[in-house]
Amino acid sequence: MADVLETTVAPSLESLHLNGEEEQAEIANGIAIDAEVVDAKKKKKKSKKKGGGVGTAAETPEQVSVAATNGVHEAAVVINEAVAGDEDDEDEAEGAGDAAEATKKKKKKNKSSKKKKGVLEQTDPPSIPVIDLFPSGNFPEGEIQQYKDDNLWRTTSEEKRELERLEKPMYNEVRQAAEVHRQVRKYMRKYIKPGLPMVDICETLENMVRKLIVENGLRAGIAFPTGCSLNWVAAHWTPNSGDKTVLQYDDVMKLDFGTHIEGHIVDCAFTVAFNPIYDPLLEASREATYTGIREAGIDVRLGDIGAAIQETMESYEVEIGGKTYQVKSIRNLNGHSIGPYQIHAGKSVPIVKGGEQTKMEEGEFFAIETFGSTGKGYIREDLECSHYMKSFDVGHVPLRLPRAKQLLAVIDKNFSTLAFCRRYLDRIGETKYLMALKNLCDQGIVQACPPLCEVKGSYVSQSEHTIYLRPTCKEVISRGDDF
Ligand SMILES: [Co+2]
Repeated sequence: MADVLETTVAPSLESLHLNGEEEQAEIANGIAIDAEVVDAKKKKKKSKKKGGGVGTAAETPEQVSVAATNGVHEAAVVINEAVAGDEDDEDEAEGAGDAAEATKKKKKKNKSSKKKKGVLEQTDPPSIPVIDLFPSGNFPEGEIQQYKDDNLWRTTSEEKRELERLEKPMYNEVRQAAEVHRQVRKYMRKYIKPGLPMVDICETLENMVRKLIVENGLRAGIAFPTGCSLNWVAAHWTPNSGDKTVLQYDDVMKLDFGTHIEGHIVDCAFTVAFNPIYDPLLEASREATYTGIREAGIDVRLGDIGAAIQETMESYEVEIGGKTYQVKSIRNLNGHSIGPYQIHAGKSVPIVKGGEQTKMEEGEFFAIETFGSTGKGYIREDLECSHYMKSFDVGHVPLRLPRAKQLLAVIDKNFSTLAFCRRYLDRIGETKYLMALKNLCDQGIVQACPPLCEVKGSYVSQSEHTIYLRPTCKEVISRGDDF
């Protein structure tokens, strides 16, 4: 999910089609307008000379090598009993590389172990809970990148290693959420085809997440609505019930979905396009996100990351319909820190230069997400709203309207402070809730998160990973063999 900075403009009052409920349509639009709340923090536009640290660091061999995918998750999925055998091996057991090594060893030691129960393979389409594929209960580690420069000492610090031992149960929870994300997106990449209704794409994805993660109230499940924004819509669009949009061959779709275990959220997104003309646009945001991940680190200034991201992004050109565009970073969209049950935990990771001095800190989760565009490089709120989220910091608010009070109880029970969409309310049996939802938005209890749109006719790509700044190293939690 994207973080918006700077005030966005109210949506145009174009006609909305909401199953003939005209009154509701008006309300819906009202909610979108109210959503202007968004962080109105003004960013300084001071142009800053690129320091050697940012511009050159990405090119050192060390940086290039750590960027390589470990690509071993696959092995862990197919034959996982090896992981179980390694359980007591301290932190070494969790390395994906070690898991693969262990797999080999196990095979040698006991060739018949494949036949034993406990060795499960994922089905196609995936239907087996990820927890059953890892009987040891240890889920694969993400990609590890070492800190650099002033933080090299962390790699071997005994004190920092001890800190990690204490945090290990939490790592394992977020890694489980990441494994679900990888398996679901792997399937979705081959399932998604032109001609599919957007609602079907979302429901297929969401039902698969629910099954693989063993959805359990607020303890395990979907972290936010499935974003499947098309073309010039950059983020925060998912179909509402009754939407008839069908995916087209020439569409550029951003698939942005989230999983969580015990509130530990994996926020990860990629772009789907069938027409190869968009390949450079997709590559631009993917490489820009890799750059952001490489530059991230403890005590690194967020502004320096933004500058590096922009430089990578804007080194790409894409030709569409005989016109060549230099890909732009969307300057009012950002990555963000993530906290337990809090998708936007307070810090923004810019994707353009601008001098933000705030630093990343040890023990923080970040969604590094970048958006490349053929438009103006600026988004505004538009279209009918689908995404909503209870504000993280509002305490108990006494409500007079019984309907609003009842809806809030439903939100508290089912989503708490995790983002949800109208379809999620529909599927749990809520009806005629738009008025009450608007009331909750008006009181600041719930935030509306309307679609974020570039100029009509433009194309936007997105790439996003969740990283964790461990005491000794950086872990790219959501990394897979796809990206
Ligand atoms: Co995000």
